[in-house]
Amino acid sequence: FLPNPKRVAIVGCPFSGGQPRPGVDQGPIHLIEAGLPRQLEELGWEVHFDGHHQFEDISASIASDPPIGKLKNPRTVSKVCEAVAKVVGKHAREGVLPLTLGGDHSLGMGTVSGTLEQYPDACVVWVDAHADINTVETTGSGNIHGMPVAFLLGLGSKIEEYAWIKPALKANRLVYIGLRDVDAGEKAILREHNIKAFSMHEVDKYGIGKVVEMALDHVNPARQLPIHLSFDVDSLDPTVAPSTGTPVRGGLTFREGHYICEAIYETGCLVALDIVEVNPSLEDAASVKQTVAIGCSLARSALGETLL
Ligand code: 4U7
Ligand code: MN
Ligand code: MN
Ligand code: MN
Repeated sequence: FLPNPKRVAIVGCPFSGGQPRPGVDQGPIHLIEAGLPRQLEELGWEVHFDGHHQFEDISASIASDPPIGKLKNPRTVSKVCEAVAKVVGKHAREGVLPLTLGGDHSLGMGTVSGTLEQYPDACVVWVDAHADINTVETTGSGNIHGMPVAFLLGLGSKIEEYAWIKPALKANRLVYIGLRDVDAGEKAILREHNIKAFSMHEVDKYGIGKVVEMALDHVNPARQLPIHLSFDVDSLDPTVAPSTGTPVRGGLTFREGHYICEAIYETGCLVALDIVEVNPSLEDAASVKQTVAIGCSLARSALGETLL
């Protein structure tokens, strides 16, 4: 599935409305300024980037967007994600690999929707400390970045504002790696729908090589289905990627995170990539630099950078 010639379109999404901490909207700007486009060119990719995605006035939208049930900024998140789905879908259709830079992980409902439009049988590898599968009923925080997977699977009661999402993702085409902070309601959903998840416990037990192999055996046994990789940097240990909004200790090492990206590139099945939840306004300057650099190196690994 990898485009030939190798063409990647960077979709910068300066958006933070899926969660309460300011600054995550600056993530994509920092990743670009750190030189990501040139780094990908050096790997032999033709890089399309013509500025960050311009959403309609987000602050105005958020100012007149009262909660629906518990959900915060529900109309704004929906509008932004619908726009992202269109852009990602268009790139995929044109045979260009969309690399979405977040921004918070609510964007995942847009990116995966866009991928599934072009590749209905794609599988999703969701690398995260969290399962992001709260429904309208189970969410405690009302932060939609903890809910995109539920929307993609069509779980929970329907909200008119989200009617554009065709719940196109099947539970058996989804796999998680890195989980360690899963809400009780989310655990019940994972169990009920038999969703495969490799938590940090399994990473410790089997090692990352075996975990990635088992994860792919589950969602993509013949390694012939397209893969969407959605990488939340909070899957990494906070000592590795400190500048993120919901850090949880006991995460992936630097190498484990990169190994996941390298192994997925090696399948030749990658069709879309998200790097999300880099928040350059959290922690000190050195931590920001480190987290931004890791966002870039994860993207490079997923797009074919090798150690030798
Ligand atoms: B992220 C949480 F309660 N589950 O729903 C929630 F712990 O995209 C966290 O993975 C969600 O960063 C984290 O608010 C969302 C919480
Ligand atoms: Mn997430
Ligand atoms: Mn997370
Ligand atoms: Mn987070």
